[in-house]
Amino acid sequence: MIGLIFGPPGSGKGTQASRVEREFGMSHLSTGEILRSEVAHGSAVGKEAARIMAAGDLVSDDLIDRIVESRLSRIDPTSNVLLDGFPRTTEQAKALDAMLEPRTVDFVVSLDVPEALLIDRLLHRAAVEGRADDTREAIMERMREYHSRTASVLDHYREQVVSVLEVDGVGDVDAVFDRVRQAIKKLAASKPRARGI
Ligand code: B4P
Repeated sequence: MIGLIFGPPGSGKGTQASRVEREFGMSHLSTGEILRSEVAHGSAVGKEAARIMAAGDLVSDDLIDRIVESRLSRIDPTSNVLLDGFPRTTEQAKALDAMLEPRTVDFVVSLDVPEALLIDRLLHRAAVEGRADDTREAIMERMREYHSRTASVLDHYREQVVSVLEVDGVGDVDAVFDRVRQAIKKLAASKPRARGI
């Protein structure tokens, strides 16, 4: 099974993905985490990504595609994979289709949270963790990028008749996870190929 966790910045993709990983035994790949680790290690990729991320912009498709392709190649091709924060553009979605062949994406969990709450969450995280891309300016830029380049990724999957599981992302982390778990279980029960998860 290949699943994606999708949503605007601060919708809880990373938070929910860690729980889905544990509950359903999936290998979790977060492009945001990979990039932050590259920045922390001062690698060539990290140096290229740091300024772009701090401004709230998206890192280039080419760089992200290379990172994901290399990570996917290290994962057992029969294992269940959960991608978090990727794809973030239609070009990335098309690149992913090519990387996965002959496999395909089985489901997308799409977290829905109103923008005012997203901004509150990210400003709260800024106060607690001081992440470089959680300044008010960078947050507003990330929201703009989401609307102009990322939201349409869902259309790519709907056109391919991939199951898009819309989940209300408002509420405490456990309540949201409960909804995510129910949505995945319901899908698994209806799809013979997904019964293994
Ligand atoms: P990500 O790491 O994907 O970060 P995100 O969108 O801000 O966070 P997420 O939705 O995972 O929220 P989280 O669970 O942390 O990306 C960071 C940057 O990397 C991007 O802006 C971009 O520059 C770059 N990047 C990554 N992937 C890329 C790609 N494919 N292409 C190009 N560039 C890419 O939750 C947010 C906060 O809310 C946390 O503090 C959390 O504790 C809190 N929270 C979560 N759920 C909550 C709940 N239910 N109630 C209250 N608070 C909650």
